[in-house]
Amino acid sequence: MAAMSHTFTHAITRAPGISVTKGLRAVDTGAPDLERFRAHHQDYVEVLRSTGAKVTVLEPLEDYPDAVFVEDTALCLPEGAIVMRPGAPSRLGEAAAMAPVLRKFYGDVLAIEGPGFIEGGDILTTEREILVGRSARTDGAGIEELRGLVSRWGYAVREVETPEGVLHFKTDCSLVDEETILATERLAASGCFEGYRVILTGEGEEAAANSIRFNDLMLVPAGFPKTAERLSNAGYEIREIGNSEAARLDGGMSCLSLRFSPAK
Ligand code: CIR
Repeated sequence: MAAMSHTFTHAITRAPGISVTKGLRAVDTGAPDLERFRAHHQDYVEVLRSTGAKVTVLEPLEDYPDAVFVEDTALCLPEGAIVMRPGAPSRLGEAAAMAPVLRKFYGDVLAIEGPGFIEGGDILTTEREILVGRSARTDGAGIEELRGLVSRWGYAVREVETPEGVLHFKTDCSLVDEETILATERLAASGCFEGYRVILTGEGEEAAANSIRFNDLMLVPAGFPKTAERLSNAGYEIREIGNSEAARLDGGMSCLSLRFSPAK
């Protein structure tokens, strides 16, 4: 294991395409507005860049409406990258499309071959371990295959449960620093963060749990003042980013990037 799990030299994002309006969603609250989505995405990329990281913005993949949510396609560790096998059939091809991009940054690009499934949104990498939430998209076989792959680099994988009805494990939590996790009360109540300091999202602000720590900044979706205040009071520097359109497709701050520091 190498490097701090919240400091990054690189990020990969993908601009939303026209087809993003057809992205998967648990509840239909209307298609996202493409122009607003693009504007939010640009703000997001600028904030990542403001920390000094090198941010790649890939071209839209119109055949894959959810391709803007690049996080689900790979797990990027300092030692190498692992291409995921998304549990959503419409998203399988997105992972394959990410493999050649990752090879530009890494000597070692491995892949989950199946039969299991696993999506990056279910994986929280901390300083001590890799937590993977079993979910509608990630099954036990996918987690076992990941465990086998990352053991060569000395990582321990711990399987945990994603709350019922929640898309991904990280829909409900994010890493804040080496010992701190931001989480919803419903997820923290499961006890899976024992040994970590937990900051809970504000009442009625569960959607703020999908934030990201990126170098010196905490990127938090706009519109969750209680959670932003809690983080700010705890000493973290907040940047609020509009997320109304990604949220229509169950997406948040983590889903929009792969964040990594390849060990050269
Ligand atoms: C999906 O259902 O796959 C997309 N509409 C949202 C993916 C969000 N990704 C993430 O939480 N990592």
